[in-house]
Amino acid sequence: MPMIEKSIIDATNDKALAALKSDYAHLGEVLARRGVDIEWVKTKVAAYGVAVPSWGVGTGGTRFARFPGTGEPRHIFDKMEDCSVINELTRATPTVSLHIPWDKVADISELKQKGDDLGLGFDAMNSNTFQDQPQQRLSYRYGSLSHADGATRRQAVDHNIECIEIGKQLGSKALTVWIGDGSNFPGQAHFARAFERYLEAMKVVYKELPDDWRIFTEHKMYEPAFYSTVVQDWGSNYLIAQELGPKAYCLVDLGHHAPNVNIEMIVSRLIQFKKLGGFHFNDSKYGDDDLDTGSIDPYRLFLVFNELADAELSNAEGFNPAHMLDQSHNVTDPIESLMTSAMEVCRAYAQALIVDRKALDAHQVGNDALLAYETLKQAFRTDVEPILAMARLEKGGAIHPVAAYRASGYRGKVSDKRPAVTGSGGGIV
Ligand SMILES: [Mn+2]
Repeated sequence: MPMIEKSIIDATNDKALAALKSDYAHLGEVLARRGVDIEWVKTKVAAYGVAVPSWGVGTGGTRFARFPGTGEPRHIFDKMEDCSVINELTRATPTVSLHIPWDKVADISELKQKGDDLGLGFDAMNSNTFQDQPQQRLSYRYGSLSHADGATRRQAVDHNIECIEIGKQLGSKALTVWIGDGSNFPGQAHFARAFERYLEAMKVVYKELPDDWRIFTEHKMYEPAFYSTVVQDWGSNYLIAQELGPKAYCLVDLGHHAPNVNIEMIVSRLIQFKKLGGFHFNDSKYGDDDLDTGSIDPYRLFLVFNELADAELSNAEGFNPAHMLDQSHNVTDPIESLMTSAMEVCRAYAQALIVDRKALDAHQVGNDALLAYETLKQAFRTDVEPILAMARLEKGGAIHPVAAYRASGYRGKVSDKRPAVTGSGGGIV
């Protein structure tokens, strides 16, 4: 049950096909000279997928304002349809990551059926104890899993267990936990006691994980707490994963670090110690701006993927990170942004795959800093778009997803049946 008619995709592809074939053939020659088989790269890119967050298809906002777009999804069933559009055109986003309670439904089997109908699976479940919900008994104003009050901690624990229960029925295999807990004043919180309470609460959640599930903890340096946060950095995150056990892993959100932090090195460390759980991809300029993936610093995204490709190609033990987008769209159509971002992630992956690793290794061992750097740069400079486009085309997607999307008139059509949304319901985690 596709949302975009095949004839529309075919029509836009027909116009671009000759140029793509020519570009692909040329790139194939360039890569062959470097000893890289373009078909090998294309097959890997075609098999790659990044999850779309359900909250991403609604227009985002800041703490100052939100400017809703037209035809915004009203509920998770609308969101699933928007997510399907992204996957139908890019063929790179086969799963959706849900957020509870935003995506809570009365009948979970109905939601599972919707996913099946659209050919979409369910990635990690995301819990929410960073805001209060209507009819919630105890407030998270002063924290959730680390709250000083045991009853409030228990409420947060129960919510996480509920997320696991919902996820089990949908075929999800992971729970992502991010908390807003922290402090705004020096002295407000006892760092060690707060972290201890968090760990104790998380151990209760951990016990409820099915055998084939993983739990991802996501660190964030600041916001909503601006002096300290309980899960501040990758060091704290690693300690959590160590304390909890073998099903616990660290999730790296690219926006949740101090400016200039060497994220790719953090990724390498977590891979080395078998605790890299996954990613929330986005980009940032000043802080946790949640800008579109690859829009500000595509080189950094490439360097992260360079570490991932290195681990994948060397068959690193236990290496199986979950990939998700997590960004906020304030001025663009979220579907267009998410399609573009999914393609940026694929691009970084393809570029990382074509790095001459044998040469890189020789330059590293030989202390040739310049040629080592140049080896990476050569891969990054390579325009791999023909590989991405060919992979999309062969899987039934669009050579130019944004052009096909605009040609379909999807947003206008759904605007007719979806009244304007004024409330929130989309957020950033
Ligand atoms: Mn995130």
